Amino acid sequence: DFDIVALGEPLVELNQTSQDQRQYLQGFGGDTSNAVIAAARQGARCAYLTRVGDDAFGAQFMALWRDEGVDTSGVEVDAAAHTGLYFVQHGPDGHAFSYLRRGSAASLMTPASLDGGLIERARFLHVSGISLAISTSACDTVFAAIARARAAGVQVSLDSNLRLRLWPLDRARAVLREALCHADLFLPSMDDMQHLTGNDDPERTLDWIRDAGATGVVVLKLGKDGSIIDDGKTRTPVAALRVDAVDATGAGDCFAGSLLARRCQGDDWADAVRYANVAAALSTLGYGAVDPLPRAEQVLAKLRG
Ligand code: KDG
Repeated sequence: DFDIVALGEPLVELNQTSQDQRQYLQGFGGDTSNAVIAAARQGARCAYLTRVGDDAFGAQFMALWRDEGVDTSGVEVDAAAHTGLYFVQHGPDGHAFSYLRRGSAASLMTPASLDGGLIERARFLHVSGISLAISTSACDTVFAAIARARAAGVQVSLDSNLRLRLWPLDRARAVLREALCHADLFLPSMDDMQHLTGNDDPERTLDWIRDAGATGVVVLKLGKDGSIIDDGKTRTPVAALRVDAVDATGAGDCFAGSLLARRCQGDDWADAVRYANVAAALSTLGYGAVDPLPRAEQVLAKLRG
């Protein structure tokens, strides 16, 4: 059985490590894949559901997940489609992504891709706004996964991960509103919510989320200002760890995966969020979404220090 089964699209990453040279470091990304690898590095038993191309990048991902101890029995290989790719560019305002992913294998997933029965064997299903955005069949697949999870008593975790390159704001708002009603844990970032609601006040944002129908726990991520846990009764702020970030790509995914892993290990929400804040901060100290993801020993050492 699994602690966490995640569903979404892995993307090969080409990360610009220096602004004046045309040098890109190849790594790995894809928000839910990042999250599940982060969770595995914290000791969680994980599986990933996706579809990759029958190409060198798909094979690299299969090897990566196996090396990280992430179960790949639910990964489909599509001979007629490619594994997606993205570029990370760094500038004065932080990082930006460009995608080469249209028609990718993962975007061709259908609800039948879930028939292996992995979701039913998990404690948490983890999905995201990106999993919902990449295509209508992927969107259907996410809602089918959520329905399967709920029918089996598996908790649903949803990260907002709004990417406006992938879908129009109105559709994003409508679909995320629908999805968040079915989430036991909703993980929005303040940046995403500002786009979705037009306001930049955390308290009013949490009110909006409750009015939209959220009944589970909501953890609103405020970047370097930490996060707020709203369990439906009380709202608890948790401070972040300040670090000199090199590349924040994947920090939110590290937060999600670490939080779920620690919940599965018995932490209460405040302890799990405190842990996840530290893990996410550590993940920004190197380039790439996956390579700098910390392991449990590093996070625990930082928490003790
Ligand atoms: O959260 C980081 C991800 O956004 C990155 O790894 C690429 O999955 C990705 C996406 O679709 O933006």
